[in-house]
Amino acid sequence: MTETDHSSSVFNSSPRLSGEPGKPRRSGSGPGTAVITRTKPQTKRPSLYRVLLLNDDYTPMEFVVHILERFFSKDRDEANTIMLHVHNHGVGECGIYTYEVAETKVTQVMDFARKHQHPLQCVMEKK
Ligand code: TYC
Repeated sequence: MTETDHSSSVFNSSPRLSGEPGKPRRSGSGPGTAVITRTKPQTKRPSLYRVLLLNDDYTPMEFVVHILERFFSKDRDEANTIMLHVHNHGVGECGIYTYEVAETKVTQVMDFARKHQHPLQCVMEKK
């Protein structure tokens, strides 16, 4: 433990009320008083999640396009392209979000599809 070592640590194993016999007591900084210091910035980039639409045989194409416009802010052309990709390949990406945003999108899509009695499935997966 040196002055340049900023790792988290606290000195002060056994504070004495009257100090070491024969030695003056010290107050303020120095042994007996320590400040916990962080060395590196504690920020970490959040994990990201893909939100995916799954194909089925019953949900109308126009409904899927509407979902992509309404919940994923796609323009009409982009929404059409993604919908057709899902239709042709079975699965497709709607967007990439942090966990809670992705979870919210999935819930919004599933609730909306259910409300309109379509079997459309929306899922999220960690990138
Ligand atoms: N396959 C559907 C149809 O032919 C269209 C569709 C596209 C459904 C994408 C779901 O995620 C989907 N009506």
